[in-house]
Amino acid sequence: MGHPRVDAMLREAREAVAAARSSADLEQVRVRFLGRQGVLTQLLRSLGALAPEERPAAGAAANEAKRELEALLEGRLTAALEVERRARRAHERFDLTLPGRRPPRGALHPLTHVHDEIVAIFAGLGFSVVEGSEVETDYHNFEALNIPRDHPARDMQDTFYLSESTLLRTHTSPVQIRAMKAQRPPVRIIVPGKVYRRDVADMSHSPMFHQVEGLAVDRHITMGDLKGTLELFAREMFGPGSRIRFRPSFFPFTEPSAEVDVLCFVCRGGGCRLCKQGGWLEILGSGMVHPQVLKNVGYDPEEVTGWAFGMGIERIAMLKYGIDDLRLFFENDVRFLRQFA
Ligand code: 2U9
Repeated sequence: MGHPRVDAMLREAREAVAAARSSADLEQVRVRFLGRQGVLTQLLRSLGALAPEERPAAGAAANEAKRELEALLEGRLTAALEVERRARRAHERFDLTLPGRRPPRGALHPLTHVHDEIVAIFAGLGFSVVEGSEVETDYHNFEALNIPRDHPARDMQDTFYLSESTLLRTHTSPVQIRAMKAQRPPVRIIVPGKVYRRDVADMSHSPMFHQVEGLAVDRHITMGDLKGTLELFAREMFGPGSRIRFRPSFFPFTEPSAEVDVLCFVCRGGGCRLCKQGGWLEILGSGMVHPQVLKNVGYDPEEVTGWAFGMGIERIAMLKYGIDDLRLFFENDVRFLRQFA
């Protein structure tokens, strides 16, 4: 047996532990008895006032009581924490009947949409997709395409030169030059990609934009093949009722050359805001490959002929979706982009 004061304290502590209903209650009991200002701590301090012969027994009793209380509290605390954890778990159980949260879904960029559509139409006709470098030589971008030295497009003002002889391609045509140098006819390729021109951005200009060019070279290729191919393209792109017309034009790399319009799909030719009352929308440029260009790649223009066309992807997308400002494609404002989801 211990010491009367220690025994009384221990009884009181046991009752307090028994009455505790939670880990928080147990912590309060611990502080009350074992804390720095606690009952037991004060009791140990008061031992100094006892007669010397009483001290050892009282001290031993107090230390024994402290160990007992600590063990008791720890056991009860472990049990209480487990009970509380289970209660929390039961409360937090997953509700499998809740509707799911939909993750936000991205959308293809409108230019990607139109690019994919154009490529799919020509792929369906047997054209292969070829891509090439955006950095080109002056020779492949201009010279081989029969663009004369004094042509305004070759001016520093209009082209991004990287050196005397290298530049950012101003059209994807150099890719066709390289493709023809690398293979014999027949050639049927479609060439999409970024092109660069030294323009200040406004509603209809951008220093970088996207083109798709097409090229067909073989024996007996005619302008009739070009017309039929582009008519089919227009019907797939703008609807089965679409009609096209050819207007004479000039490009150094094609002869004859033509610009191609599609009948306005909004007013069907009557005149409206989209076609600026003209009834027709310009969609691309085209022509029969110039004999000099065929010679430049080692083809014999007496043996093979070809046609080519070029169109701006932004222009087609603007017409198709009624977009009036080219800059919208490059600002990447999600309120604009989301409309193409
Ligand atoms: C080779 C031979 C001929 C490609 C062509 C056009 C006409 C044309 C413009 C459309 C709008 C450029 O993006 S745009 O500004 N292009 O009008 N492009 S014929 O002719 C070629 C290409 C390669 C070897």
